[in-house]
Amino acid sequence: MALTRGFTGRRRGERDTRLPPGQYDAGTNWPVLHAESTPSIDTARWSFEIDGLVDRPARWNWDEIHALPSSRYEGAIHCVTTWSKFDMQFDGVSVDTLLAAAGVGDDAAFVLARSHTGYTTNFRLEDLTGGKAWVVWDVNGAPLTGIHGGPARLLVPHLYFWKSAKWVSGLTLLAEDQPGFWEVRGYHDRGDPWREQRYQGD
Ligand SMILES: Nc1nc2c(c(=O)[nH]1)N[C@H]1C(S)=C(S)[C@@H](COP(=O)(O)O)O[C@H]1N2
Ligand SMILES: [Mo]
Repeated sequence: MALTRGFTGRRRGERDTRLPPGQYDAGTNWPVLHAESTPSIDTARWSFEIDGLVDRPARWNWDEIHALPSSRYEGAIHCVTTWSKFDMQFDGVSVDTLLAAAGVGDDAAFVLARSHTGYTTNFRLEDLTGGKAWVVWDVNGAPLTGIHGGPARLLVPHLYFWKSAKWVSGLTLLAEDQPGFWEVRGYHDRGDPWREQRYQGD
């Protein structure tokens, strides 16, 4: 019999191949982690902007960003504290769409994302392009709650989840890398879970 292994093709006790090294499956639990206190952000006053090394700084209010073509991510998220979650579904807009509106400047190579709370996190530009990053407002079919970053958060699921800034307010395109909140506190500048880039020097 070839088809007795079950849906994921895994034998009992075998490690799920979707789990990066050092991670475990949190199952139905979705932990809440953030350094600041949860802000209350009214969508009537919400905005998101892209500035820095762009052709034309761009800014969207809540209605304007929802008028853009929508984009969905379905898959896993991985927190550096070792929990992962599978089969998540997030809806929002692709960062590609937002960057296209602003026009990426020739010298842009890095990005600093920021939140309405002052939280920041850094990226290589190529980690936010090519369908790998989103600004999202729905999760699993319902609006993102405040504790999970609502009304909108950044989603960069191929990197550790600290890169997915909750309450995101904008992106600044830069020529040089500028470490963010956790990165200046010892976390890795890139944070690829498959390479276990947890801390500076990993
Ligand atoms: N603004 C903000 N965003 C943040 C953080 C934070 O401290 N502040 N923590 C990050 C970390 S470490 C993780 S694991 C995820 C947690 O998101 P969740 O609470 O929705 O699981 O948010 C990320 N985004
Ligand atoms: Mo995290």
